[in-house]
Amino acid sequence: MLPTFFRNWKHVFKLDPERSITDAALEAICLSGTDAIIVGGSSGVTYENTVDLLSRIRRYEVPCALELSDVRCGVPGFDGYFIPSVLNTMHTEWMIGHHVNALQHFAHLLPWESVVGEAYLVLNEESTVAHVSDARANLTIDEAVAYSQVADRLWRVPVLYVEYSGKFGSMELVGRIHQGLEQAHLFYGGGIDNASRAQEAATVSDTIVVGNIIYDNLDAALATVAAVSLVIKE
Ligand code: 1GP
Repeated sequence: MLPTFFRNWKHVFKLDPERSITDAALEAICLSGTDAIIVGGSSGVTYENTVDLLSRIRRYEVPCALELSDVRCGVPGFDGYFIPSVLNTMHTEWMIGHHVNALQHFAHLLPWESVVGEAYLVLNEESTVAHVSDARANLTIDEAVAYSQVADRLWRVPVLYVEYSGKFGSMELVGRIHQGLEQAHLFYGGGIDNASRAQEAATVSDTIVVGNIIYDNLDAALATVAAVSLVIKE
C-alpha cells in the first residue's frame, strides 16, 4: 500500500539544512501549528547538516519528512521520505538516472513503507532547481497541464509538486493543474511570503510549501499557517 502520511497536510514549512536558523526561530516554526516540516534543498545538503537539523527538529512533536535528492544524505529517522523526479528536465538523469544509480546500491536500506515518489514540475527559470536540473521551465498553461496529467494519469504518481521556488507563480496555472488531477496530491511551493498569498495558493492546491520567507521574515512566515485554515477549496 502506498504511504499516505502527507495526505492531510495543508501547510508545511520547508527548511534547508544548508541555511542557519536560530533555536528560537526553529522553535517558533515547529510550534506554529504547521502540519509538517520538510527538510530539503537544491544545493549544499550533506549527511551532516541533515542529521544536525533533524536532531534539532526532533525536540518538537511536529512530523518531519526528508526530501531525498541525493542518496548519500539518506539520514534515518524521518517520518517520511520524498524522492523527487523532475518532469520537465532536459536530462534523463533527473527523471530516472540518479534514481537507478541510487537503487543499485541503496535499495535495501530504504524504508519503503515511508517512501513516496514526488514528480516535480519546475516553473521558475531563475531558480536553483531549474538550473541544476536544466528544466524547460517556460511552459504554457496547456503544456504544464499536459505534463501534470502524464504524471497523474499515466504514471499514477502519489505527489505532484508544482515548484516556483523563489517566485510566486501563476495561480491560474496551478488551479488548472489541480482541476485536471485524478488522483495525485498537489504540492505548491514558491514565493509564499504573506497570509494572502498563502490563502491564494491553498485555494488551488492540496498542500502549500513555505520556504525562503522563514529566513527573511519569520513573522510573515508564521502568518501563513493560520491563513490556510480559512480557505475554501476550489
Ligand atoms: C522551495 O517550494 C519551496 O522548494 C518553497 O519555495 O522558498 O519560494 O517559499 P519558496
